[in-house]
Amino acid sequence: MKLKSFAIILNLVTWANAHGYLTIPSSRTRLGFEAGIDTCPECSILEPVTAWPDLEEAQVGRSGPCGYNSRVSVDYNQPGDYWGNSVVATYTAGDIVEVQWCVDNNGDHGGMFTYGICQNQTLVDLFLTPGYLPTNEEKQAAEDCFLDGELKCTDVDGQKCGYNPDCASDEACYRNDWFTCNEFSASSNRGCQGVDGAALNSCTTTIAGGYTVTKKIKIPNYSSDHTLLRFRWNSYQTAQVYLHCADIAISGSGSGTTSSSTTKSTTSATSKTSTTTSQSTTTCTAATSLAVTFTELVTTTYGENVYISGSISQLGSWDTSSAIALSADSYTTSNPLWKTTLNLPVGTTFEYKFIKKETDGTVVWESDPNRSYTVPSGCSGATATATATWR
Ligand SMILES: [Cu+2]
Repeated sequence: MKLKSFAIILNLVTWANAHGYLTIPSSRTRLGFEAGIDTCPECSILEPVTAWPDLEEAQVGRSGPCGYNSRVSVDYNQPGDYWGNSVVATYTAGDIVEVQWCVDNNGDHGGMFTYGICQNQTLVDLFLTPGYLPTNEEKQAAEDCFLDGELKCTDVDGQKCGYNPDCASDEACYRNDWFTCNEFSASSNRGCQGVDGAALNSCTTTIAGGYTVTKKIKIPNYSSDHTLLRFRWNSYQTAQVYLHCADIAISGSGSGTTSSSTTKSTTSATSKTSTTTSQSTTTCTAATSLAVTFTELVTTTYGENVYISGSISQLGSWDTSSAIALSADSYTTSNPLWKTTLNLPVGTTFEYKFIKKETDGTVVWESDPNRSYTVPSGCSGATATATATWR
């Protein structure tokens, strides 16, 4: 049991408080981070719990299936201003879609992870109700349902589904329906960052830089206008589990045949724009235009101002002298938020970037690629928000 003694020795040292979170589709945690509510998206932790070798032993407690970040006292099991009120992606039953999480360079504890969809809508609805915080019993019932609705690695034809090298064949972790990270102490391609082998900062964490971890899941034959995709990572190295949810929709039951990735989330490994919409009424008159709030987290110095420039006339058609100024009314040192709200026609698709204008008029552009956005449809009075962080 060489590996186990190795783990015990490592547990004597102090761990940096940095780990991982679901990024594609945009998890509630990611949205909270991009809105400036959550200063450490990789810091939602369920601990101390038995995370290994029995992957399903830990009770989720207050963390629930969607996670609780004690660092900022945010409970992602209930909708907030910036997450949970609308979906970030719409899938079709039977789709094969790419999903991604981000592991911090200081917190790659190895282990195994899984995705799940709970097909008990009544139960899931408890997590979609504004102002309602599910009880710990409801949180556990939902997590049990997510485990029942596991989206197995082996459900995706052609996907490589291995056993964890840190798990002995007689242990409960010896299963390949969950996804696995690589060997925790491997000299190359180690741990979860070794799964993709992507470059440092291929995704965003706040402590030591992130690495993407990408897999494919098969959307079950189930339909819902609004449900949750739950991500769960059980650490091999530490007594920790990480839980996150993304708000998604699943349209109609499909043919059951596989198709290419059809995520409608505007997120990607390199783009940090995400979209949420909220609707204020239940009787619906279709809106022809929506109030879209653009927020950008960007630290500026005195005299610097932030603008949005884009491909449509409302954003100055890429002419920076006609770009739209953002307001710093909500700006604080800890939450450097710039924002503006524009009325835009439903269905309009455009590209844009944020720019900084210096006091001498110099324009500083964000790095490529351009951000893109489509104004969602909604009921009259609905609003939408596109959150972003300067890059
Ligand atoms: Cu950690």
